[in-house]
Amino acid sequence: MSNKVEWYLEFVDFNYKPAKDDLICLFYFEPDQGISVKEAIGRIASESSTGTWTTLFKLPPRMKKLQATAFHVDGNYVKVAYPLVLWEMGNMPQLLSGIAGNIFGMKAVKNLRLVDVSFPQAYLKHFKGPHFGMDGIRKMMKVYKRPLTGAVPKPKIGFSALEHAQIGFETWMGGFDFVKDDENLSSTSFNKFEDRVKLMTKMRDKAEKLTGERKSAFINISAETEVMKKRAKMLANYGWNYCMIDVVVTGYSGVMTLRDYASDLGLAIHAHRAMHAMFDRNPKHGMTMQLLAKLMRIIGVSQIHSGTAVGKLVGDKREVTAIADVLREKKTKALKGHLLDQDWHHMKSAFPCSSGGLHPGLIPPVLDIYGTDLVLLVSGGIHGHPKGTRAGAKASMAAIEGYLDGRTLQETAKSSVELAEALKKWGTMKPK
Ligand code: CAP
Ligand code: MG
Repeated sequence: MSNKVEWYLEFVDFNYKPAKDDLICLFYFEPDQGISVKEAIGRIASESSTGTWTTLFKLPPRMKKLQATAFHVDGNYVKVAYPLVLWEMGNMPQLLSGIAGNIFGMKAVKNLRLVDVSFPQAYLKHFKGPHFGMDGIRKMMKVYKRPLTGAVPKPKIGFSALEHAQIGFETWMGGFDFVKDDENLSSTSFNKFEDRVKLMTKMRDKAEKLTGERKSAFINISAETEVMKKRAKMLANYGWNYCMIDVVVTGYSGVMTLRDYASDLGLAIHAHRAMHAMFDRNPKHGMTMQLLAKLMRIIGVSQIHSGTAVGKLVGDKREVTAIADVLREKKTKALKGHLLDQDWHHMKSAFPCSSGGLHPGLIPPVLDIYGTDLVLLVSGGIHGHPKGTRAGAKASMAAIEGYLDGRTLQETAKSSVELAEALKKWGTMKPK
C-alpha cells in the first residue's frame, strides 16, 4: 500500500472533454490559505461526487466512471463535469445533496458559490417542466399583450378572511388580474385558509361579472405536503386556476409532488422564493437565484419571483435579466461568470414575477428590463395610494398602458388622475 493520504488531484483533469450527457456545474471558488487552486477544485469535484478526505483501502471497480472532473479554470471560476450515471433520474433532492451539499462547508474553501448548472437532455427528460407555459397562462387569463398584474393585500398579515377578500375585490376592480397571498399567510386563527378561499371565490365571481374580465388569485397553500394537496384540491373545487407555494421553505420534494398534483387539477403554480436571500445574497458564497429559478422551471412551476432591480429588495439588473432568461427562453446562452449554455428541449417557459417595493412611478424601468412577458406585482404601491387600493391599481394599469403606447409617465398622468396622484406621492423614488 502507498503512503498517499489524499486523492483529490485525481479529480482534476484539464484535458478532460465532457461527454454529451455530462452535467456541467460552474462554481465560483476561493481556496483557503495554504490550499492551491488545484487542491481546492479537486476537493470540490471529489466531495460533490464520490470522494472522501483520504485514500481508501478498498474501491469498487466502477469508481472512475462515477467520479466528477474539474476540467476548466478561469480565475476564480471552475467548471466541473459529472457523469450522468452518478445521478438518480428525476430526483432533484439527490442532485442537490451532491452539487449543493457538503462542499459548501469544506474548510479548504473560503468561499464557494454554485453559479449555474448545464443539464443534458438525458437528465432533463425525466422532469416535466411547467404544465402551462407562458402562452398557456395568457390563454387561461385572456391577457395577451401586456404584463399580467397582481397585488398582495397589505399589511401582509393581519386582515381577517373577509377583510382580505374585500381588499382583493378592490384590487380586481382597479384592473388587476391577480390577488396574491403574502408568503407568511397560510391559515391563521384570524384568517383561515378555507374561509379565505370561500370569500375570495365570492368576490372573484362578483368582480368577473362586473368587469367581464378573468380574475384570479395566488392563494398560499404552503404547509406539510399532504396539507398542501388538500388545499390545492379545495382551490380546484372552488374554480381557481392557480395555487401559490413558498418553494424554498416547502422544499424540492414538496414542490415536485405538487407539480403533478396541481397540474392534474388544472392549477398553475405561483412560486414565492421566501428564504432565497439566505443562500443567494452573498455574491461569493451559496447558490445563485438564477439557478434556483432554473431548478424550479425544471420541476415545473408556472412563475417565480425574480426581482425588480429598482425596488426594495436585493437583485441587480444583471441578475434579474439572467433569471428572466432561464425562465423564458428556449435556449439560454452562456454569460461569463453567470450562466452556462442551456437547451430547454421539451420544457415550456415560465413567467418571471417582479415584485417588492414597486409603485406606478417605477413601472417604466421594470418594463424596460423585462419587456411584457412577466407577472408584475405592485402591492404597497397600490394600497398606499392616497385614494386607496382601487385607485392605486388604476394608476398602475394606466402607467402600463402609457408605457406600451410609448408615452412618458407625465404624459399619461394628464389623462389619469389616479396616476397623477400616485406620482405626487411617490414620484419615481426607489424604496429601501
Ligand atoms: C411585495 C412582497 C413580496 C416580495 C418578495 C413583500 O410587497 O409581498 O413578498 O416582493 O420579494 O412582502 O415584500 P410590496 P421578491 O410590493 O409591498 O413590496 O419578489 O424579491 O422575492
Ligand atoms: Mg410578500
